[in-house]
Order: sequence, then C-alpha cells, then structure tokens
Amino acid sequence: MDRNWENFLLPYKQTVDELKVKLRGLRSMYHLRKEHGPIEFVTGRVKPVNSILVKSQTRKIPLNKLETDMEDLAGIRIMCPFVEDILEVVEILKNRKDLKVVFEKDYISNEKESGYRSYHLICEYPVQLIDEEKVVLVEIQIRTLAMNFWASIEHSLNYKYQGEFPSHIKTRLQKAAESAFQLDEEMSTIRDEIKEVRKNYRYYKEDYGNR
Ligand code: 0O2
Repeated sequence: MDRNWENFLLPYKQTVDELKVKLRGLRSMYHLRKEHGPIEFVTGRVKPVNSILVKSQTRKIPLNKLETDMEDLAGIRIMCPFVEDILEVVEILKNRKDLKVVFEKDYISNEKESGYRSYHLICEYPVQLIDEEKVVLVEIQIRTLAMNFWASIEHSLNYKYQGEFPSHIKTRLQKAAESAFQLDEEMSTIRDEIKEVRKNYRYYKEDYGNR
C-alpha cells in the first residue's frame, strides 16, 4: 500500500503533543498546591514508521487496519514517584472528560514473563482537525521511575538481541525487574514511616502547644 505516512500520522502527532501539555499541566497544578504529585514526568512519541511496519508484520495487522488494531501509534508515558501513585493517575485519567478509557492492561499485578511492569490504558482521544473531529487511539503507559529504568534498558538491549535473549540473560533481567520492584516497595515503606513520624510530631506539637 502506498501511504502518505506524514498525513496519516498527523492526528497521532497532534494527540501526543496535546496530551503531553495537558498532563504536564496537571503536574504543575499539584506543585502549585504544594501537594504530593503522583506524576514525576511525562513523555510521548508517535510510533516510527519502521516500527509500525515491523509490528504490523509480526502481529499480522494489515496496514488498512492500523487505526483500529494498532493501539500504540500514539503513545504517552507517565512516570510516577511511588507505586501507589500509579492507581491514582489511572483514576485521574478515567475521570477526565477529554478522553475515554476503552481498555486497560495491568502489568503491575500481572507482570509480563520478561519481568515488565507498567499499567496500560488504551484510550480514545478526539482530536480536532481542520474541518473534522477524529477519534484516535492512544496508549498511556503508567509506571514508576524504577519500572521505567528497567523497561528502557531492557528495550534497548532487545534491539541488540532482536527479542530473543539468551536464557541466562533472560533470567538476569527477570531478577533485575524483581529488584526494581523491591526498591519501589522499600521506597513506599520509607515514605509511610516518614509520614507517620511527621504526623506524631504534629500531634506532639499541638498537644504541648495547648498546655
Ligand atoms: P515500542 O517500541 O515501545 O513502541 P498484545 O497483543 O496486547 O499482547 P502489544 O500490542 O505489544 O501486545 O501490547 P503490550 O504487550 O501491552 O505492549 C505494548 C507496549 O508495552 C510495547 O510496545 C512496549 O512499549 C511495552 N512493553 C510490553 N512488554 C514489554 C517488555 O517486555 N519490555 C519492555 N521494555 N517493554 C514492553 P512495542 O510495540 O513493543 O514498542
């Protein structure tokens, strides 16, 4: 099929650009309120044409079905400080009026065999073009910084091995993913303990302040 990729991908680029601005704005709002924000940073990309072609072959997605069957032509990634923040971000996104969650994949509770962890929301997003509105699919991946660290490195190594890691490397990557998850859990525990100490200190001050 002779496709004008620039034209085809334009609504996806617009979607990624708009969502990056909106979600980064959300981060600033928490900052202004001086509240703990569940978003550390946001990135986004339109799937490169060569990756689209490879995925359409490996997943047997015909090129005339890309719009409906390739969910991640537009991709947004939200990185959270703590594991608990992930579900908070999921709720925030589900309550938004400018997108509709149509499908979710919880690779946090059900990590992939590779060790990959992330929460994926497949959403419909209406994008305004010159003379029409087009609803496109966008995949929003939500993960912690540690999950992102693991996934980024594993992904870049994947290119080297073209998806087929030798078994000893596969095992080490699975162990590394587990260590990353333990780190996330430890950071959450530390945070809870600090919160508790601060709460007790506040009560102590209030109590003694009244005497
Ligand atoms: P890229 O280069 O990130 O854009 P499915 O048919 O639903 O099983 P699908 O459509 O691949 O398969 O969906 P899935 O499994 O939810 O994965 C979509 C994306 O999640 C991938 O996009 C990756 O970004 C990420 N991902 C999934 N599994 C892994 C993994 O084991 N390691 C890493 N690093 N990332 C993963 P793409 O298409 O691979 O490409």
